[in-house]
Amino acid sequence: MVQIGIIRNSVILFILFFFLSCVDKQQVKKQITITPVKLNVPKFNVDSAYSYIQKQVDFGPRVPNSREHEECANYLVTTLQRFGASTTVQEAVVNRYDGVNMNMKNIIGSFNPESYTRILLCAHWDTRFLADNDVVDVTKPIMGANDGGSGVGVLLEIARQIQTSPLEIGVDIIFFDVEDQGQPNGELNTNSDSWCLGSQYWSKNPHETNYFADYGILLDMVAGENARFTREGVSEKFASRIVDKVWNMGRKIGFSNFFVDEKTPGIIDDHLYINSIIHIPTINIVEYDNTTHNRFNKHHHKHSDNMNIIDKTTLNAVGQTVLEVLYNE
Ligand code: AHN
Ligand code: ZN
Repeated sequence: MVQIGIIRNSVILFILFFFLSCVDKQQVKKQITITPVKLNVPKFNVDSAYSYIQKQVDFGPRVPNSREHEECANYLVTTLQRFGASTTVQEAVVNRYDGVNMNMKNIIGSFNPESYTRILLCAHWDTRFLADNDVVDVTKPIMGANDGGSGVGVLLEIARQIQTSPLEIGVDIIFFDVEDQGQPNGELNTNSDSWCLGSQYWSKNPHETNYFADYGILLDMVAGENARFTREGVSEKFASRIVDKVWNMGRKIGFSNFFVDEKTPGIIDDHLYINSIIHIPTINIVEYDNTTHNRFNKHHHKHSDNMNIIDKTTLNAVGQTVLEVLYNE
């Protein structure tokens, strides 16, 4: 009798556990299928981005140590704050290739600083002190609407969008200073590390100890008419899966004329130091034009880099693609 009792109880217990384990699995399954929350991707406002470029250009050339540079820095900080970002200004004195000391200001705006998953978006905000590709006024500074203004304009509009459509992931927007004060190409003993002094400094001394981001996207000269953004060599070497992600997204939403599936040589730009010093896989969205003096936009480091060459169709393609990537993470 006792043995039959034990067997009967065991059978009852077994059946009970069997059903419990089924219920458990169903609950887990339900939780898994409910979890994904698809965020609506906001629409990039290209007129807004354009106005942020105009605003920067209205200050005049933003050359380190100038009053225009100082005033533009204040504008960038207050605008990021107005859009709800926590801001940090990283200041240092760095040495230009010819020995001139430059007061550097890297400007950082963070959304969801407590989030573990983070994306870094960056662009340089300074403009070149020389028009060394021009034939007139070579020693005067350029306006830098495209080279300096355009990436910042797109990222300010993205900051404004994040404020109105909050994200769960963290986003850090960094405006690097002293990118464009390097030694002219072709001078004797050309020092390639004389460019990108702001990003070199930040990569060695990030604004937060142990700072890390899952990946980074650099925007440089993103407003040229019919610009072609190719798979640039440094991006491809350090972060080809991010190039895939961004280029596939750009093509998916209708911008295959801009996001071209062509590999082109690597260039020295802020992403090189972010990749090689702080090791955050970072890509560069930068115009490539094989037909020009230096394979960049045809107005590169000339006085013609002004508001007349800012193309809203290109700005929109870049801005909407980056927004799409962010809101699909
Ligand atoms: C070179 O000229 C090799 N690199 C500078 C990249 C750059 C300048 N981007 C904007 N201006
Ligand atoms: Zn430049």
